[in-house]
Amino acid sequence: MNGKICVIGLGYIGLPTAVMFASAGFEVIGVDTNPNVISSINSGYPHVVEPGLTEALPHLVAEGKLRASLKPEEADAFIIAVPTPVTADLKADLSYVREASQSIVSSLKLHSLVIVESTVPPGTTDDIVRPILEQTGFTVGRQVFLAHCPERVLPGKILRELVYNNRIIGGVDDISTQRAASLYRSFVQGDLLLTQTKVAEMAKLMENIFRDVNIALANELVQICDSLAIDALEVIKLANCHPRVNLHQPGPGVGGHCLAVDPYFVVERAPEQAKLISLARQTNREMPQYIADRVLKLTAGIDKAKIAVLGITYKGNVTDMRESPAIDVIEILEQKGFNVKVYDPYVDHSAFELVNRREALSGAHCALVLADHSEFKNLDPQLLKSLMSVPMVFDTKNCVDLKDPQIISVNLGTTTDVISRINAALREAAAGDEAS
Ligand code: SAJ
Repeated sequence: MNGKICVIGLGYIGLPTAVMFASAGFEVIGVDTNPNVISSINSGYPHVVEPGLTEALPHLVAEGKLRASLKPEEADAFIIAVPTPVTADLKADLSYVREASQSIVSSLKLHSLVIVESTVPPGTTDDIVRPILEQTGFTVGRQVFLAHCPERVLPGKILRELVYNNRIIGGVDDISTQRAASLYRSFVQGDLLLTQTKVAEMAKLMENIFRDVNIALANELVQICDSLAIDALEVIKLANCHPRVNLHQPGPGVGGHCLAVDPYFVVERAPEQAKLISLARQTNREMPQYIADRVLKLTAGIDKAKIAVLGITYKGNVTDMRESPAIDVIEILEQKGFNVKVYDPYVDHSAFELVNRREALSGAHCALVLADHSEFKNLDPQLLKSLMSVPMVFDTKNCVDLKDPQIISVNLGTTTDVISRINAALREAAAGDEAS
């Protein structure tokens, strides 16, 4: 393919996207405000950990198909792939989208195409990006073109999903939609779903909201079942045997930069109507407190109980800690006076001191699993029994496969009456130890 593409923002989405366009034959300039990112990419080293990138990038850089720069250059197409975090008052922070749009204004030429990939509140592409582009004197839809094409890829599978996932393409007019579609056709093998900009913006948000609301339903089910002394995990397993039911999995909350953030973009635009969406956010945000309360009940009466937290990333087998509910759980436990030791095989540094597995488990009264890393599936029962003060595992992700009857296994299906019995037995054993 001929032509030059400028990708603004070289993060988890921008860099893989730049790689895909360069592999498809375009000349690609990647732009980022971080000079370390620029030098790393120009040396052929991706700063983003994602399968396939390390193999692809050096060749594309060496062949001159992809280079990184601090400044945008004149191009046929511009892809905006910058973050859209939430502000402290839970509104979309569009400052990066604004700055990125502004930064390309002087590089637009007649018939340039601008694509917003960043996740944005409905109306942003038309109401915020369009007027910035029109400062050039070009009219959008006539001299330059504009579309929203949300990314939908899953970390860990990004390069593959960029090619095979279906892609929503919402231009501000038909020509913009068609131009954006023919650009993505250069590497996308999934279907290209053509629509209007606002529909595309809303569809992207609803994909993640669907998941957030369904996870909240599972988390609410856990609390309902607890009050009724019913095993929630058993309920989910059985209900999911119905051909049209897919209850999601409960957990310590919802993390990551998508599900925990995107719902606010809709709440912000339609606060009166988005009741369920708001409530789901609240339910998921309260889960860390619920988990901490369970730990309190399990260990009540044990002085300065030591908790070994296993996993602090926002989900299993990733290094990303953004919005991880584990952070809140640990903070609450520390405030309550617990001695918390944190182990995560995927994380090198964090705000919490990290220790190795042995150190975390030594003397612990409870191993609290907060991320479903594969390595936790087969926790060694002998190791738990030999190192821990009480061989107890509270598995909030239902991922540990423990069959040893000497290990106390607790999960989100374990109801308060059972937890009280476990705690009573622990106190009795501790009193016996003291007496002897
Ligand atoms: N989680 C649960 N229970 C579940 C499923 C997930 O508690 O049943 C939790 C996870 O532990 C995690 C959070 O939800 O904390 C989010 O994890 P996820 O795997 O559902 O989603 P992300 O944020 O990694 O990626 C999502 C994906 N969206 C959908 O599946 C609808 C991905 O396709 C999007 O590209 C991405 O958001 C994005 O960028 O928007």
